[in-house]
Amino acid sequence: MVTNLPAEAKAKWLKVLEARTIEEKIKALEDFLSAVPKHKGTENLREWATKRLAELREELEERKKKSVRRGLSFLVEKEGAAQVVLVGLPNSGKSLLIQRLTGARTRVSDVPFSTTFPQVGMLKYEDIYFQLVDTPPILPGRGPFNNRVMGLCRNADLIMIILDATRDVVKDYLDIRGELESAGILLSKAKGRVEIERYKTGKVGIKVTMMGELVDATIEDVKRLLASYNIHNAHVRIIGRVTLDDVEHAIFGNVQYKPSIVVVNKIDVGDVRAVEYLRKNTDVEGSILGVSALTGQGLEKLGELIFKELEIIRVYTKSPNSGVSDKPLILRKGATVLDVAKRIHKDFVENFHYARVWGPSSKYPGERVGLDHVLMDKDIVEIHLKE
Ligand SMILES: Nc1nc2c(ncn2[C@@H]2O[C@H](COP(=O)(O)OP(=O)(O)OP(=O)(O)O)[C@@H](O)[C@H]2O)c(=O)[nH]1
Ligand SMILES: [Mg+2]
Repeated sequence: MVTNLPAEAKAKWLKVLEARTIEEKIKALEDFLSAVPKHKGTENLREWATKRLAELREELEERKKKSVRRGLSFLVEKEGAAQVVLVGLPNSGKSLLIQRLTGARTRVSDVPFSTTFPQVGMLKYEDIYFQLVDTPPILPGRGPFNNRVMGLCRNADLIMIILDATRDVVKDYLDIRGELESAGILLSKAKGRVEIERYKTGKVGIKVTMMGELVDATIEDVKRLLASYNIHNAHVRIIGRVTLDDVEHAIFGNVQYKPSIVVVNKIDVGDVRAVEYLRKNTDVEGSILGVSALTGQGLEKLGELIFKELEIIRVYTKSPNSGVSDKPLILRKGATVLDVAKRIHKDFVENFHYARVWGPSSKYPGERVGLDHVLMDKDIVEIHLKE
């Protein structure tokens, strides 16, 4: 059901998007909520906005406390090739895992809730680093940190669910997944989905790319709906079977997919069949890895798994007269030479002449290609500009 929001509420949503500080965000979200009429069609939206508001208020509270003066905060700035947030129940071993994987001095203890603030460590994988974020534990449905941990997950590039092999891993997994879902974070890609990329400057108009079908609407309906939210510059991708309702969800961004990995920890003391048991009794789509943070078993596989689930590639640039950069660009799988050019400088798109590619995507070393050439992990790209 499309929410049928009054114009006033739609305008207020725009203010939410524009808000910069936490205080502004809270104020804007409160204003928005008060303008949303209460009926069945807006139920999910209201629940989501209320949760989001609780999250922001807790964050603000936290900042006001003296702990923040010591430099502790729930905000974690991204570093490295991707941010991976660990989420799990108390005592599952999140802090010990991060300590073992990155050397970060996290607090490890038998006492549940020993972690009360996020802490980071950098995990090296070949020539890149992933930022791992240790978090306070969640208790499905009732934990004091749930909202803020969900806030961290929402911002993450990948979520790592940590289970304890000495417990019922199926129940714990489903509980954690349920908590994420109720915060609008989905662990599997919906069959149909909508992606809206808003342009701040430059391009004008709404471009709709169909990689699927609109079940109950036309492209014109989509444009009208966006216009009613004052969105006039955007690229909309329709993937799979999609309803107008899905388009509206995408406008709010209240449901989003996150790649994930499930780590079953404590296999040194837990049931050896825990991984198999989880695989059989759930529909986990991604990787499940059994490890022991204590003995180190299985930990060596994590970097590669993270890389794989993120669906990213590394591309090295080279200029015509010099060597290859040693720091790769991190791009989405399926990225093209155009994406590389954009990353370097907008002049590189405007003045692009051709590129040469060495590596897995090239037919022969130094193959001459255009902007639409699809790149692969470990390619080297050299861009030539018009004279
Ligand atoms: N045997 C065994 N014990 C582990 C393993 N990983 C963690 N532990 C122990 O489990 C307890 C909890 O570990 P932590 O890393 O503090 O757990 P946590 O998930 O960070 O706990 P909270 O901060 O409360 O969420 C500690 O006593 C650890 O030594 C493991 O792989 N095997
Ligand atoms: Mg901890």
